Amino acid sequence: MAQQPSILILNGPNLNMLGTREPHIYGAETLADVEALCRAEGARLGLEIDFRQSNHEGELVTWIQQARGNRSAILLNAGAYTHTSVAILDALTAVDLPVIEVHLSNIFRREPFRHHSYVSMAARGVICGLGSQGYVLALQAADRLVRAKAQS
Ligand code: CA2
Repeated sequence: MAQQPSILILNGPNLNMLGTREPHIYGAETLADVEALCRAEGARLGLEIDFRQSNHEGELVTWIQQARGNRSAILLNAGAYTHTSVAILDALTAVDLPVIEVHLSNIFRREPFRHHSYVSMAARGVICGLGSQGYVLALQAADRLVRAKAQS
């Protein structure tokens, strides 16, 4: 059987704190709960899941670089780096993989500084405001993109 498509799911700074504070914004689930949801959906779709979190911009950049040739797509919740990081944008642009941007909260209902995303310039699609379900929807979108590319 052909190898399963492999999806890199990256989570940026402070997302390791999920479930401990601000449940009205980010929900009550922990990052481990989100990972379990992604693994269940990945198993259903036949996708390998590599789920990671880092508080360090450079580590996220390195992981994005390493995905080139090794992963089929990237799901990225870059946390606050979404709104600041040209380095992450450059890495995403260079990696030449489909990128789907995810946010738990609806960044457009929040402070103006969250309305701009550098990540969006490299993303095939953006899902925000749907909590952890956004990760599941993003995996479904990645699955379609990856399988469509495999057939072309
Ligand atoms: O809505 C999202 O997913 C965000 O990417 C989350 C980031 C925020 O800076 C973005 O604007 C939108 C922040 C993640 C911090 O998460 C925490 C959760 C609980 C307690 C503390 C932080």
